[in-house]
Amino acid sequence: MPLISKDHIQTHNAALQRHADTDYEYLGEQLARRYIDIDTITQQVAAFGVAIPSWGVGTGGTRFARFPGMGEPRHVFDKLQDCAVIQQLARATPAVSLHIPWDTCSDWGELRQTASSHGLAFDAMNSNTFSDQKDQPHSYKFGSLTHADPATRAQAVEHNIACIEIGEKLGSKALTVWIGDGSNFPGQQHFRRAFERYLESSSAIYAALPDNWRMFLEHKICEPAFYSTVIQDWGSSFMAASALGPKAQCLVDLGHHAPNVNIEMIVARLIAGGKLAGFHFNDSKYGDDDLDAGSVAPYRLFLVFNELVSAAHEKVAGFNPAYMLDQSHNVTDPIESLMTSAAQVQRSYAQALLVDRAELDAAQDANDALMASRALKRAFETDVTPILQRVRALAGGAIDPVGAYRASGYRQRAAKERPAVAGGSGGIV
Ligand SMILES: [Mn+2]
Repeated sequence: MPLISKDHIQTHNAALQRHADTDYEYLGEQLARRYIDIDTITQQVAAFGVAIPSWGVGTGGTRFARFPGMGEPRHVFDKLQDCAVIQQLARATPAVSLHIPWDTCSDWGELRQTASSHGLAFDAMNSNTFSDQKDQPHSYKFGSLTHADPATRAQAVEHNIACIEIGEKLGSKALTVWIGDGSNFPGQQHFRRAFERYLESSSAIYAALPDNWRMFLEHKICEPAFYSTVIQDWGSSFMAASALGPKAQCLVDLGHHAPNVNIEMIVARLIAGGKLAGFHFNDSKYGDDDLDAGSVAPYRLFLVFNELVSAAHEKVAGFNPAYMLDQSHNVTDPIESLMTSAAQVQRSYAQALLVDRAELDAAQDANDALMASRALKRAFETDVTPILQRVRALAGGAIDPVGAYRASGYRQRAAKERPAVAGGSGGIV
C-alpha cells in the first residue's frame, strides 16, 4: 500500500500556506519585541523528535474491552507503514520504538531496511515480562525479574538479552525495562528481598548491554500489582540505576505517578543526579490513563519541558534524554492521535524555548514569585502554532496533518487491504 502522495500534501498545503505565512510573520514580530529570533526557535524545533511506540498505531483499549478500528496494522511491517505516514505528515517522529514479543519478524534486517526507506530509525527496545508468551516454561503471574524462583528470573533475564540482540540488528541503542512485579496483599512479598532480586537480575541484563547502549528503568506506582510494586517510584528507580552503573538511567512515564505528584520536579532531580533516561509521554486525569499527550494537562507538559530546556541551556553534563510517546487509543484513529501528540510535545518544547531564562533567574533570586510565575506563563500562553506549521512545511510535511490525513483516504485504503481483527481482550500497557 503506498504512502500518502507528495502531491496530495502539496495541494493541501497550498490552500493554507498564505495564512500560515502571515501568522508566522506576525508571531515573529511579537517575539522580536521579546528579543527572540523566531527562525532560531524554528530551527531548534525542527531538530526535535519524539519516537512512536509500535503498539501505539493499533487500537489499545482498556482492561475491560477493546474496540478495534478499521484498517488496523496486522504485523510489524503494517505498523511501520503507519509510523511512516505519521512522520510523512507531522515530521516530528523520526524513530519507532519496538516491543518484543508484540512485534515479531522473521527477518529483522529487512525490517531495518524498510524503516530506512521510510526515513525511520529504531529507538529503544521494550521487553515484556508482564505477560506470558505462548509455550514459555515459567509463568510471570507472580513476577519476573524479582520472582522467588531463580528459573523464572533467569527466563526473564534471557528475554531481555534477546531484546538487546534484536535491537542490535535494528540499530537501536537502548533497552527499556518495565516490570509489573509486586504484590496484592500485605505480607505477600518481602520488600527488600524482592528489590535485591531485581538488582541481581538487572545486573545480568546490564552486563549484556553493548558499550554504546543504555538501559532505561521505567517505574510505575501500581498496576497490575495493587498493594506494592517493586519499582514503584523514581526513588526506587534511582537506587537501582545507581547500583547498576552509568549506562542505567530512569525513564519517566507521565502516567506512572500518584495524582498531583510534581513530575517536573522529579525530572529536575533525575537531571541533577545524571540519571534522566527520557520519557514516555502521555497524559492522565486519574492514573495510568494513557491519554494523548497534553490533552488534559498541557501546562504540566510545558513545565516538564521547562526543566529540560533549562538543563540544556545550562549545558548540564551528560544530559541526553530520549523522547517517546506511550499512549493507548480507544476512541480515536491512532494515526491522528499520534500526530496530534507529537505536535503537542513539540509545542511544549517550543514554548519552553521562549522562557526568558535571565528574567526567570532574576525573579527567583529576588524572591519575586509573581514575576517568576509570569515569565513561565508568558511563554506557555504564546501560541506557537505558526512555528510548528513552518517546521512541518519546510520538511515536506503537512501544515495541517490531521486535515491532510483525513482528506487522503489512507485509513479507508488500509481498511480494504487489512481485514478487521476480532476484538475482545484488553490492550492497555
Ligand atoms: Mn510507559
